[in-house]
Amino acid sequence: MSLIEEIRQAVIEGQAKAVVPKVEQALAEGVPADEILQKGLIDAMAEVGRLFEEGEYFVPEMLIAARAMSAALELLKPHLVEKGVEPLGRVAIGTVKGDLHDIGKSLVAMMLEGAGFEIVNLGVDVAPEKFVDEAKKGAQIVAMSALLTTTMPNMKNTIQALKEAGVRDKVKVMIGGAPVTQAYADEIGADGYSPDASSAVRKAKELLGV
Ligand code: B1M
Repeated sequence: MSLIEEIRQAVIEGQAKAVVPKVEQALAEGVPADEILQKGLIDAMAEVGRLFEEGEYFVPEMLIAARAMSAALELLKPHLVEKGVEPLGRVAIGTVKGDLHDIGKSLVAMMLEGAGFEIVNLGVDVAPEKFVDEAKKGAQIVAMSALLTTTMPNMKNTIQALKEAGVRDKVKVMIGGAPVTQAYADEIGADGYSPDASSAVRKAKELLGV
């Protein structure tokens, strides 16, 4: 089994203690961080999702796999980011109300930070009013993540709350997350959608013209 495959397997099995030294070893051997991320970690979470759908995994297994992935992500962070000098703009990012999925949002936040954006990470289960507060405090982008079809409507609700607070035209709104699509972004009047963390960086730069 290759080292990447061992990392993937350890994440699927939720073995955070085994994942960390394996990721350290891969980095020391010169395996590119984005390869570890894609083939080791993100592929592993897709498999965890498949096992959950098939009834082989339950919520606790998903949770321990997520912990293993988060531990590995912390190690990769310094290798994934290119340091900017001046902040390119301020982004308030969070997973929408009712939704506790943290990893994809954190990855997007990490890549945006690395590209030179100032990040206000609001965490998970973020109510529309919190995004509105950050828009009022000067965030240039409100970035929302949703992993559940049942929580996606809170993206629309947040845009509505921004309108009602009179700050919709002061911010750009970008959205993403596994069930989210460009068509949904168009439908709810978001300014941008991106399918993954690296395209999120390109989209944020495009939205601010930086
Ligand atoms: Co949940 N879960 N989960 N879960 N979970 C999914 C999402 C699911 C698809 C699993 C499945 O059935 N195959 C399913 C959703 C079905 C649906 O709505 N269509 C599901 C379910 C049903 C649930 C519960 C309802 C289960 C239950 O209780 N019965 C429950 C809901 C809890 C809640 O939120 N209220 C639940 C709970 C959990 C855990 C807490 C156990 C755990 C999360 C732990 C944590 O985050 N700390 C968890 C996990 C781990 C998953 C899976 C397995 C993995 C998610 C993940 O981290 N992926 C997931 C299955 C899957 O996705 N295949 C699943 C890796 C991550 C890097 O990818 O988040 O997609 P992702 O982010 C990507 C892109 O989407 C994009 O960039 C990222 C990097 O490329 N992106 C953006 C994300 N946000 C973006 C924002 C942007 C731009 C791009 O701009 C702002």
